[in-house]
Amino acid sequence: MGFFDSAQEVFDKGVSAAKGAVSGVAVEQQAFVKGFVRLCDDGWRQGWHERNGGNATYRLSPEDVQGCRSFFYDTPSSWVPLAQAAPNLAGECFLATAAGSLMRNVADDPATNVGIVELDATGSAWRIVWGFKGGGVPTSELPSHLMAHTVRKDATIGKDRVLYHAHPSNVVALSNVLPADARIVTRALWKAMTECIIAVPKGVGALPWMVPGGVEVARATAEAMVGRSACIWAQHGMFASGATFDEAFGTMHAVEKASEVWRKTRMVAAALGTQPIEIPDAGLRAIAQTYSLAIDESMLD
Ligand code: 2HA
Ligand code: ZN
Repeated sequence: MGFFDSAQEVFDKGVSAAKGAVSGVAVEQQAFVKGFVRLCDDGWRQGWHERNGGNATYRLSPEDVQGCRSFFYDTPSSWVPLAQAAPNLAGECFLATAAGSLMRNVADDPATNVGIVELDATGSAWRIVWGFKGGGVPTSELPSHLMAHTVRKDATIGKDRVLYHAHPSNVVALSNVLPADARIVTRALWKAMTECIIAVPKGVGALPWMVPGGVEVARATAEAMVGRSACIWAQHGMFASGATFDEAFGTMHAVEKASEVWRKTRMVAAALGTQPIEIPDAGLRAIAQTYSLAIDESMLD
């Protein structure tokens, strides 16, 4: 670490301590940051985040912002323009994992591995207002996250706040053998285990392989998530949206588990020379009726 890094760190710490003295709960201690850190750690423990794989963002509520604005940097970063503006997110703040950061390190040092960005008054640029210590920047998938936040905020009338991207093995494996077709993938998952249609009643989107981090995959993801809380990226992973960390994590977990059951079923059935037994369409309709699920009917025969 060079002189300027240490000097900056001492300065940051001094500012943070001084601010803490007047305004109470540090950013790391806020409930939404704790929930975010737990999401990252849970995903790491599940084995969904090899190396720097995966990322997450959370759209702060006005109360969240109020609780930590006094800890924001006195001098935020300069504004960085977005390739596609997000007018319905104008002025909002997002907690995000840092580009290149490892999910396994988030819990040890949140202020380095995550940070808060604020969008400008037109939703066309962002700047860092907290965290990303040591020169970090938000995740390379920020375009996908923000575009998905845009559509999920509208679709859920402001309820959805969490977007979670992970690389669960069974989801990736499923996408390596099934075509990138939302109906085919959704039917495979729904029919593999009862809980899946309850977790994702609108099914899952399915995109073909694309270069990650770009605007093209961001647009396609946002389009696929207008009416759904999950979208699989072939040969890559999945995006899950939720009102809470539990919801986003639970969606990822349920889809990954259904993918695992689908895969294991096929392997064993092939070894035995039998056909897999699946939940029939009438059974899926009955689950939807029993649990009052607003399912996507077009997924059924
Ligand atoms: O953050 O998962 O898609 C690394 C990635 C890119
Ligand atoms: Zn990824």
